[in-house]
Amino acid sequence: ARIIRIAAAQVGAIHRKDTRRDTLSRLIRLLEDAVSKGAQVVLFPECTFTTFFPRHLFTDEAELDSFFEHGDITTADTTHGIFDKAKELGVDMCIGFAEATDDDEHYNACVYYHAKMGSILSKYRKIHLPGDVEPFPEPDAVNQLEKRYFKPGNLGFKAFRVPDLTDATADSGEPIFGMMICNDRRWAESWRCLGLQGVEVVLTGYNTPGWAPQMWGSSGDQDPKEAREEAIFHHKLVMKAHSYTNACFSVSAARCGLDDGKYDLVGGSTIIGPNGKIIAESKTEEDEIIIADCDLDLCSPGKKRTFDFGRHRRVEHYSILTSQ
Ligand code: CDT
Repeated sequence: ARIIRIAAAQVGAIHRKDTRRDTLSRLIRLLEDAVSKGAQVVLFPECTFTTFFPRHLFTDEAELDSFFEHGDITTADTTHGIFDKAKELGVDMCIGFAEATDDDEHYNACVYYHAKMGSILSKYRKIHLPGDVEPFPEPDAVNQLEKRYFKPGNLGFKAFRVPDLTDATADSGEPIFGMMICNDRRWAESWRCLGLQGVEVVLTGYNTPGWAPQMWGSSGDQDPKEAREEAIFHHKLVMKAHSYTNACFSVSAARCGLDDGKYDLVGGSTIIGPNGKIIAESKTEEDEIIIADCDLDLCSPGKKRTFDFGRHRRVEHYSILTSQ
């Protein structure tokens, strides 16, 4: 058995005016809580360090810039505390953030931080950016201006091996992880890119609105409660279906709750096995740790039989996937 104890750190409401110091302290408390439960890897949500700012149209450049991380995320003033803590506790961590590069490019990114190495093992930049460049005309619309604030990621979907989590055997070797961010999870292509690299654990942080009729393209007469239930249903549907069809575990961590008392983000953080069944899920829409022992050997039956890609895929019929 190759068992890893993995946690998702669900993070409740973060308001626009919350200080970065207070938010960072909350995140560190969650990390400590996960480690006290035996976590070896902890997943944090998308854009973890601040409120989910792409819902706002900013006219003040300095305010917009204040939501981005600059320079080395592991040593920057506003973020190094959690990386120091992960190193001290010996726990690996995947955490999402808004990245401003030295060339002033902006990405919705996450990193896998390896505690023993004390450095970033892998980085991912969100490829499927949802939403719009311009806000909706309705004054009360919930916007998602990710296409305005971020460039589509340029690092591809790269699976990577993680040392020191399990006893590597000659057969299966070190565990294979992959990362995606929020909207990526709705796209079969993201998963299959990782699946084809033999991924065993997919990590996904997210911010998903519970009520955003313009964004979901609904007719406008949808009942808000039903719309919210459907948002959670679709989240779990894609996590379960794609874990199954790629014979991998998946872990998802929500940024959720009512930001500023009015912007609703759903919870529903999950850990799902390669059979598509939920092993652990959050019960609240607040700061909460969910955790499970994931035996990666359970990926083998799916990878060797039903979803043995080498034997069963028919690539000669798939060219449409990349030609349009
Ligand atoms: N953060 C993020 O990617 N949210 C999207 C909203 C979709 S709007 C149609 C999501 O897929 O949950």
